[in-house]
Amino acid sequence: MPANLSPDYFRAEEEYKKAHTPHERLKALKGMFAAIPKHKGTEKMQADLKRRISQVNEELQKSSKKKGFGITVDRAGAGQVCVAGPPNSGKSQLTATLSDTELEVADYPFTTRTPHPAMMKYEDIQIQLVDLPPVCSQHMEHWVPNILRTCDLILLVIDLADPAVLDGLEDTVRMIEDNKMALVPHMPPVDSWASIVEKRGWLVGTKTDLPGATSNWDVIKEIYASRFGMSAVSSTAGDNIERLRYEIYQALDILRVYTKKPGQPADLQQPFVIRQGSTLLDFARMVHKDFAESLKFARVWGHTKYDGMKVNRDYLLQDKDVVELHA
Ligand SMILES: Nc1nc2c(ncn2[C@@H]2O[C@H](COP(=O)(O)OP(=O)(O)O)[C@@H](O)[C@H]2O)c(=O)[nH]1
Ligand SMILES: [Mg+2]
Repeated sequence: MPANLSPDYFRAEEEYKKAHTPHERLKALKGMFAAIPKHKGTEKMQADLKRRISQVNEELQKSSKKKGFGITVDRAGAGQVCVAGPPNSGKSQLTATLSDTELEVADYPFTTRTPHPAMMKYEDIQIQLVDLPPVCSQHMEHWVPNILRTCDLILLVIDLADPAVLDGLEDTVRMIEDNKMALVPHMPPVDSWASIVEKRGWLVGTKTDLPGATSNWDVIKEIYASRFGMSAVSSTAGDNIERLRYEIYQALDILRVYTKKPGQPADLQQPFVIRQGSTLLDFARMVHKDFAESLKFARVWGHTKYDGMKVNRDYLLQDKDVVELHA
């Protein structure tokens, strides 16, 4: 045993010895793994711990198959975006970086065992991200497809530094499509009753800070550019992260509308969020059902020809319009 193990390591090892449940054992093993110095001399130990962590994970997976029925995530914010992909592709790190929160990130597969929602701020709205366990043929939690089927957008997260990145992506796409979903490059129509659910996919290549990422990205672009919108980022270095926030917002096909009362300034605190292509009437319905019935016209500040222009029920709303409803 290497002599340079820290007190943290021994504490975690003590915890491991006292652990009663698989969850406790997993927590202790992770603590031990985190506490060993990462260098050549401890490679064997690292590998051994990774193996033991995988074993406990498998054990937990088997028991969660029996119990974890019907796991869902309550929607929050302006849209729900699932973060899906092969193991270790950087899903949790990306979710954490985009949402400015801390999540469980580790360099062994199958770390994430339950859905982890986190809110991402984009300008003045919040978008819900849901970090998921891997979507791959090797193993997938049985409740994952259900969550994917009900979200608004799927981020397909792949590790551009992984030589097997293409296989991983193909595998994830196949798993999604085998579960009665079709990944499409645009927002599907709203009330569709088809048995195959169309979902917009957005491809995110991560770890652009690592060697090999650029050439892999070129290959992926060549093959997938017609199927998905895509971005390459580094979650750890922060490259292209701000741009991705904007792209996620855009990909959701939503827009913001602010209200104002006659003679008063606009309420810029909290915008209403509505789907692109919505009319003034759709908006009035959203604000209050009575409004929709009695709506006569509205005045709009924003993308109209001039400020405070009078518009009718069929006016197509634009992002950041300020609307004064007249009933
Ligand atoms: N260099 C680098 N490492 C990353 C990046 N994103 C994630 N990682 C590392 O990749 C490993 C797996 O990340 P994680 O988010 O847990 O993957 P997940 O299994 O897909 O959730 C961790 O060691 C992360 O620190 C990145 O952009 N650059
Ligand atoms: Mg994860």
